[in-house]
Amino acid sequence: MDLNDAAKLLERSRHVVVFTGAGISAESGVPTFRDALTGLWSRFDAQSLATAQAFREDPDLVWGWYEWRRRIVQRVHPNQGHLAVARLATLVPQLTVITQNVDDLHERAGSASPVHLHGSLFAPRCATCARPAPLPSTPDQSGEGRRVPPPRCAHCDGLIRPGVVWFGEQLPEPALETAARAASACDVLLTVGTSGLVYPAAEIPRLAARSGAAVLQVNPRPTPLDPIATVNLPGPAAEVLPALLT
Ligand code: BV8
Ligand code: ZN
Repeated sequence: MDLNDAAKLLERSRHVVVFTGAGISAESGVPTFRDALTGLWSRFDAQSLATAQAFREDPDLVWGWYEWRRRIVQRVHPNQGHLAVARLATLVPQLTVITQNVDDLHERAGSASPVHLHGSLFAPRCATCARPAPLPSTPDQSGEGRRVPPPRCAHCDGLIRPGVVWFGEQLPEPALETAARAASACDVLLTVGTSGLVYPAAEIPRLAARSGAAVLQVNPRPTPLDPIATVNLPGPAAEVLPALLT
């Protein structure tokens, strides 16, 4: 199967799931996690930044790191890949966008309500009482590796934490349920820009494959999802996705 066959498959499908990871935002200028030279985990330690324990031990370091990442996302724009995903909604009867990304580039490209499996950089909440908190309105104090003290909760004075899912934390139940239901009901799942290494999210394309859906994969590099993919479409998302829709 090649790009043309994959395009035909998409055209004829009733329910498509698009499952995205950091790679779809790479060409917008948002660093991925696991790419060898440019990935965040090549320069930062996940255990000391992306866990609840890290936040308890050094809240200023963790809050500062997420502020730095939030400011990067605010400065960049959706790319042709995000735009193609938004356009796909107008071409097929049903589209569910499921993302592991904590940026808002799908929304800004016009995808109505992407399912955020790992939360969002734009939805901070209290670490104590869990109430949602406003984004800080202070001038940008962030910078790579710079500590920034988190704001305090207006209700209980607890520390405000980023609204993302850290390692060892459960994914939001409604999001995971919606994702699992869509994956088991779709006829095509398009996986884009994910290494497929982080669970339970990486179960989503596997679930679709087990339920009989065709799995189309867009990624410039091999991934553990290669064996379950009906077709691998190598290349950057901002090039391959628009080509798939023409
Ligand atoms: C849970 C949010 C249970 C925060 C993230 C073994 C050992 C230790 C732990 C585990 C284990 N097995 C399972 C676990 C649990 C763990 C896990 O999966 N660990 C893995 C890494 C081993 N999972 C969890 O902890 C999860 N929770 O299991 O809870 C539980 C049960 C009961 C009670 C309590 C708990 C929670 C995981 C959530 C972690 N949060 N992020 C933040 O952003 O800081 S994860 C992080 O990885 C990212 O945010 C992202 O969401 C996720 C996946 O990464 P990708 O998006 O795929 O990015 P990556 O860099 O890896 O890959 C990029 C890809 O793009 C590459 O393939 C590249 O080739 C490609 N690419 C590059 N450029 C382009 C491109 N593609 C297209 N176009 C391009 N231009
Ligand atoms: Zn509170």
